[in-house]
Amino acid sequence: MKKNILIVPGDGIGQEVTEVGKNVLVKIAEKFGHEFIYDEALMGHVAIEATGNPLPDETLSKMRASDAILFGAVGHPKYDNDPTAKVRPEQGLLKMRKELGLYANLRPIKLFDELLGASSIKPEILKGSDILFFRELTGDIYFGEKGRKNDNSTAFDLAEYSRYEVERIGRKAFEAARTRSKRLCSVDKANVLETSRLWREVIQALAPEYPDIEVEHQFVDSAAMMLIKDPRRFDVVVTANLFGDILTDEASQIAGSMGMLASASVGDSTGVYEPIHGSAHDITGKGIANPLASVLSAALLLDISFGLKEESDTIIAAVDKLLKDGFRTRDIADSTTAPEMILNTQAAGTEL
Ligand code: GGG
Repeated sequence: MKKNILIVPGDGIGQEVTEVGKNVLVKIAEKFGHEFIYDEALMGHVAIEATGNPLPDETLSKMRASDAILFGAVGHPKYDNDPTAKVRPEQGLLKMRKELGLYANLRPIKLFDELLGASSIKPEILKGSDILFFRELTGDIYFGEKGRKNDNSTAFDLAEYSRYEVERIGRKAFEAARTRSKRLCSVDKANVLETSRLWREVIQALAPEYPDIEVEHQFVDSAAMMLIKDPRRFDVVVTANLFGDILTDEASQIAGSMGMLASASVGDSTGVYEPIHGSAHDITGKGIANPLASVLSAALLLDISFGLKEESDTIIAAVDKLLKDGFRTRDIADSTTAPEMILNTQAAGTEL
């Protein structure tokens, strides 16, 4: 198979982990006889520094021309300390999602058995957890009107959802539930928010089309609690942009670390595959970032964008073996990990 893959490392540890993810794709192409052609582009803080724009037109054109995108992370602490900054790395991320129509963000919460001890949640509560989140990605409070008023003494962000937006992510989640345990949990805040009441109405209206799927609705506060208390009660979860952003960071603790969670953003055109973690400047350049989320993102890319299930499973099996052999990066090491088994970012890649 011949495919064009765009590598967009972005900022901070995005650079280090995406290099490992790409190297794994190179190895897979060699092993299975594929021709993957790579190009690279700037996004985020590095793009602002080079061009003044977090998502330069050149990057967007390359994205549109590619068959899939392996992305790292965006962000920089200098913007966190400057709330008035007009240009920010995250604007590139949001624009990319809107421009490419990436409305569905799939976040599998995959717990490798070997990492049962790495989580702060008790193993007997965690064992067997396997959740697939569908986070809506192009609507909600992220994209509504925002601004300041009353002489800058008040700020506002408008949350908006259309029926169409809820229905298309809802359908994706129902379809996925069909291929899994046939249970779908829709998470909202319908006791308080109008957008959530519309969300619930639309999901309920879809349910008769999927009579084989058992649907439940949960308020986001309750879902946040139940995720930690009883993660096995969830299988496929569909939720709005902001709730999904927060709940999946929480759910990363089920998998042991944010460094283990991959994601796929899909919709109208080229799919984007990236770790759920951000740029983590506090550990950038130290060689200690966990690259497995990028590696597992490469596995999702092969499966979802190219239909290469065997190749994708080969990567997942290699990660499983690495963990079974006892190798750990620091974020997933526990008191039983021998110091000589703690890998740095690059070494973790070469062990795969
Ligand atoms: N790889 C994920 C990433 O770069 N996250 C940084 C970020 O700003 N995330 C906000 C979001 O995903 O909406």
